[in-house]
Amino acid sequence: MSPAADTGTGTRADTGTARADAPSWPAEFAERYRSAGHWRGETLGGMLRERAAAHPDRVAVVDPDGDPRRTVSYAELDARADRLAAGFTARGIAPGDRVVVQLPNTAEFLEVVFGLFRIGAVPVLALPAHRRAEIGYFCAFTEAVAYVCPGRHAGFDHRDLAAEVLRDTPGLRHVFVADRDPGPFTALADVPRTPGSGGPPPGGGPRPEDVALLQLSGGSTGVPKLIPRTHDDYLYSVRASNEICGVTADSVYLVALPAAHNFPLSSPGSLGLLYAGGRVVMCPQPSPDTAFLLIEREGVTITGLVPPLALLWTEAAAAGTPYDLSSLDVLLVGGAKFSEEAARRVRPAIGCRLQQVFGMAEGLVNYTRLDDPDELVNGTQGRPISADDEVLVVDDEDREVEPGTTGHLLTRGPYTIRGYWRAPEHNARAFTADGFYRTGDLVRALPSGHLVVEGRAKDQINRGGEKIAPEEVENHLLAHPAVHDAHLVAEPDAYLGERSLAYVVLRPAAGPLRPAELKSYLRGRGLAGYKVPDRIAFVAALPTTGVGKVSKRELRAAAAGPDSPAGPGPAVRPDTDRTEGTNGTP
Ligand code: AMP
Ligand code: DBH
Repeated sequence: MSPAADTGTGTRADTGTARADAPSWPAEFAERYRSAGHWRGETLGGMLRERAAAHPDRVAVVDPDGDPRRTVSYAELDARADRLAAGFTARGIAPGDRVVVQLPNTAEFLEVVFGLFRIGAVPVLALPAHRRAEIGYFCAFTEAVAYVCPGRHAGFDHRDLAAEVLRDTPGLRHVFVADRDPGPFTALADVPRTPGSGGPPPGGGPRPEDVALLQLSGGSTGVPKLIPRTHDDYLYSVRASNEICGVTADSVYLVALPAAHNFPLSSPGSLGLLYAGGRVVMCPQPSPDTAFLLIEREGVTITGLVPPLALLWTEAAAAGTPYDLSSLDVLLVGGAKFSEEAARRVRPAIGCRLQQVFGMAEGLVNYTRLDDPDELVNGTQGRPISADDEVLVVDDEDREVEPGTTGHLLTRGPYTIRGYWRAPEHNARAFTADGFYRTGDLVRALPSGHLVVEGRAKDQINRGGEKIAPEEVENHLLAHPAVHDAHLVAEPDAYLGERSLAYVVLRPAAGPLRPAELKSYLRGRGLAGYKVPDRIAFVAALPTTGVGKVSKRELRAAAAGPDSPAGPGPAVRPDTDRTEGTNGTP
């Protein structure tokens, strides 16, 4: 726990600690990004304050899930953030303190994060699908002082999860529940006891160079990595995204993906819309039925989807829909590779323009431009936001490849982190000595600067935009007493692009075990549903490399199909199975 949190004085004492936790840009780069006008010395909380002063009565957020539909004006959102900030401060939440926020697509999500931004407390942006394993880890690792959650959401009771996490995490002091029945905890509605002043935030508020929020990385290691984004750098990516995506005060953005994810939050997402003075519509779930109704009713002009959802919407629209989608101007698709064939079908079916987006919570975001010719829009994943985004395509020895050749993508720039939060050892591998982030993506650059994503070098599965780190899941599998060895790889899936396949070797003495039992074991360990393997294959042995290590390469090739050059792969026992997918969000 931070000294500031102990006393609740709201001083800046914690800022220095936060800096040591979050590697920052060298002074000459910071200077360059400031003088180029990228970093403008704004904060997210200050931005909302200015918008509320400029157009208090405009609608900022629509929350259609309630009855009646709820609208929140800019003045209301600002006042609500203020009052939450005052209430959180009264409960001892101080600048620099971490607060794990796990809320569905509701206006409360924005109210809470802006309440925290205003104090300079740091939201840790968990996804609704996360369960005890992830939430417990975020709370412990970030030494969070509070957890904000819904009551029941998507059939799951977060109050029970909170009770378990609270028991196991001594530093966690508060649980705030966005429900009239908070159980043994505090209802979020009871937090703003004190009216906000509308004046400067307690402790003067954060500085533009401070960490505003911690995003999550899909990662490729045993535990998720946290991504420290500053006010300055995040606001730059948002402002520049607005320009590229044509967002203005007249735009209406539908938050169809989980609101906390970097894509619907900042590319240009809800923050982009608030920056522009436009309107954010929270979509409770992304099915065509719900989303199409909201597009018609709210006059949605722009939204963002992962490829599986874009396919679903395209099919639904092509089949004929009773809803009028003519307000929709731009559909952003990203999070995983969108095939050229699928890309071509978007406009004829839905009637909107397509923008591909290849982004990462670590920073770099590429967009196809609205005036790009069709072959670039359909066949590439776009080009970087900024002239100051440095992009290198290199071979295994970090030497630049011939232009147009596929290689590893490295990047640094005005909104790409210089290191993960509290992860010095991992940072030494994930960044080059001169500060380039090793994205783990294999790309080919066109002369125009557009990138085509050709594959991936990192050990990660991209399940329709939901990133899975195999090592994390393997560790949970290995905890089962009957499991001797386990390896998770991707296998192709027509809808998701990739799904997960676990090769499992059981201990010789172990009794029979069914895949379904192993899956429920993983769920019982509190693992998010999208990380539970889609398929489990029990095998007698795993292929090894020359030095006797398990060959992931061969397993991946085997999962890719029987025709793969590596041959048929390990002999699979017949008791394998498949399950239903999860919801295909990033
Ligand atoms: P994360 O680092 O967890 O935010 O995930 C970002 C990663 O998602 C990227 O490094 C890519 O591997 C993948 N990704 C995002 N957008 C696209 C896209 N349009 N095409 C292919 N891969 C993508
Ligand atoms: O996958 C991602 O993380 C992503 C995709 C599109 C992202 O972070 C973004 C846009 O900002």
